[in-house]
Amino acid sequence: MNDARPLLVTGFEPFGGDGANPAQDIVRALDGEWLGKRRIVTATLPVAFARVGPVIDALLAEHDPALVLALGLAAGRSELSFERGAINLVDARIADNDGAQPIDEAVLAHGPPAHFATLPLKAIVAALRAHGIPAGLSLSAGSYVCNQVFYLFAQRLAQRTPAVRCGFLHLPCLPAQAAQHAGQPSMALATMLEGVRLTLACALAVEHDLRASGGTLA
Ligand code: PCA
Repeated sequence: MNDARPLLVTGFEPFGGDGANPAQDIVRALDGEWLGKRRIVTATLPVAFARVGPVIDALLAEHDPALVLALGLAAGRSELSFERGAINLVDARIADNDGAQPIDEAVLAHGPPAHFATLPLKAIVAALRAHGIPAGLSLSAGSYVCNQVFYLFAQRLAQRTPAVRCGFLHLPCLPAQAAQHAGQPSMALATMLEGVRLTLACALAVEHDLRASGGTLA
């Protein structure tokens, strides 16, 4: 691999009436950092079904990244939550930031039913836990814009540069967001940021994922 190729980390703008999105705060903090010989490039994606696809294509064309990690907020999650796959389904529970609410549509007509993460998720979760950062695997990225973004990144990379690994990380609420909704779990921004840095380092260092059970019973 060419060391000059950067690591692409994406976040999202706030949505659903919220004033903040930890995914946006994290990419702002990470932008331009170096991880060894690789620079981190970032983008904040629109929470808009119709606009996000072209943005993804433009980012991949501009940066030709060595690795892609997409971040999003999932209120209710209590740990750094690594999505195992994305499905070819859009079913929006709330309108996106353009006011669109597509129901039961494909992300990509004639695309495969699903894509799986290609980052070494189990090794990453183990590394995070060993550093005292709560982390786990998730079997569903939902059916909203995050799932669409994960699906499109995976699809584009599989077609163009299959050796480039990608994954999606759902974040808990920030403490200030949780303070507005009694009982909601949260995580400090500094902890999430440390977790994302560690995730990138582990993803670069680990070639073969751990062979450890990470499944669930229904
Ligand atoms: N979370 C939403 C979209 C943007 C974000 O941060 C989701 O989980 O689909």
